[in-house]
Amino acid sequence: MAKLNRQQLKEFATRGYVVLPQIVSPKLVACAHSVVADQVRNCPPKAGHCGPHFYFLFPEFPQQLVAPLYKSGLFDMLQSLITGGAGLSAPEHVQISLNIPPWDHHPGGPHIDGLTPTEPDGRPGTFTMLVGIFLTDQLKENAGNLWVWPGSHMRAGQYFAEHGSGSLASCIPYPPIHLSDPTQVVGSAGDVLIAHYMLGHNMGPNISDVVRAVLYFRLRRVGHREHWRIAVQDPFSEFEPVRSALTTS
Ligand SMILES: O=C(O)CCC(=O)C(=O)O
Ligand SMILES: [Fe+2]
Repeated sequence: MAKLNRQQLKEFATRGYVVLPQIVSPKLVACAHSVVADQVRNCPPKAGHCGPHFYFLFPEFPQQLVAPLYKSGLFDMLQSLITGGAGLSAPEHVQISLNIPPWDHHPGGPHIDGLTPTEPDGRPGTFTMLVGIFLTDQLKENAGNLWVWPGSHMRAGQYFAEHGSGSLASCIPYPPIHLSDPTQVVGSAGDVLIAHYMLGHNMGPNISDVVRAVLYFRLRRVGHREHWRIAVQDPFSEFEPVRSALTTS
């Protein structure tokens, strides 16, 4: 099974995200992208709409959209970040995330996913990791790239440890912590972003000529819904291999 190397684990630990180059083959990317095009044809955005446009598909999704997760070996690779035991659960949804140009909007700050709406029983919709599969190139900035605030996952975890996991509900869009400057995530079609659940992020401008397309999976470690309070107070409780990469030289 392919694994992240120590450098990648350390990067994930300290920055809260890592981009893995060329994990998904051009063929799998092309198949997924053609299903995205079908989706847009069948259910187009309003005429003239620019900026973010999402499709959340659940509980079932086309095979071509999950193939980039499984057939690429990515899902197995992701297990290598996760605390031993049952590993990651299968995805419950896939999000097609488009960013349609021209859209020159700079985010005012980050958000954390899953806080509104909550799950039906009132639990915040926390998860373990956000996995983004790039279907288009985002090699330059301002091409619809995701904005991230490196290291924010650690400071958010510290905030929740100090204020209790219940404080999540009053941290919309993000806990009031000191933030670093944001960074735009760059990468090519076939690259994969892995981001910690608590990493502050947001949608960035797209002044390129291309509709940016990413498939997002929000994955949970098996048992996450029972242990989410610990997970938000200790950012590596579900990522012991990541914690050890950080503490060993
Ligand atoms: O489109 C993106 O890259 C980010 C989307 C996002 O943050 C979200 O849907 O929660
Ligand atoms: Fe988000």
